[in-house]
Amino acid sequence: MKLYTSIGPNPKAVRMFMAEKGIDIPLVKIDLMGGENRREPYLVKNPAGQTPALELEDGTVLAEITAICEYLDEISPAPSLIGATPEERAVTRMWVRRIDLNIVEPMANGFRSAEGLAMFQNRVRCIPQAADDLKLTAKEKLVWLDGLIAGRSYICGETLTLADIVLYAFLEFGAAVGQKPDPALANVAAWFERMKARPSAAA
Ligand SMILES: N[C@@H](CCC(=O)N[C@@H](CS)C(=O)NCC(=O)O)C(=O)O
Repeated sequence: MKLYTSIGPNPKAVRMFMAEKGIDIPLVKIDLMGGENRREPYLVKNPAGQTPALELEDGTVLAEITAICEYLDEISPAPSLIGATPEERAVTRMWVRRIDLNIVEPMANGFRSAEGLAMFQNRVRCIPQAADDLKLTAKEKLVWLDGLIAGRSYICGETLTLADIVLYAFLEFGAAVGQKPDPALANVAAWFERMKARPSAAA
């Protein structure tokens, strides 16, 4: 297996997930700034033109953080970062979906339509007139999340899961591109420091 990786929060999430699980496979760096991901031969591997992508021994290529991480979790179960029971897995998937739809997507689209416009306008549909509202959507949902994680060590409870890793990679990215979380969100701030202290955060 090998992982196609690059700068950016999506491949970072997969690298962090692998570090937590002790999975060590070859990394192939793709030049995102130079557009290597948007032309052949990479486009043949991942027609979505994005990183990360995981190439299996039989040539199958998996893209999308959740598909890649769920696959890695299944082939290398301990410690599971998805869940050991149907109930735990459902809770993790619920939170990953909420974080993806409510925080990751609006944050990333807000960036692509504003600070990232020069890089993305010829790659994907950007909506500059929606940038401020997209960023506000992510910000408001983080306030919502802050209330819900009160008293918990991690997003789903007391165990680290994929939901924490995805959110961490994106809050770290957001802070670097002008979407820093409000420091008044005490639960999110404490959770972020806990995540940052994990050795996998350097992945
Ligand atoms: N939904 C995808 C998103 C992948 C994505 O947006 N990757 C970014 C890197 S962080 C990318 O390839 N951007 C460059 C581009 O779209 O040209 C996932 O879960 O992996």
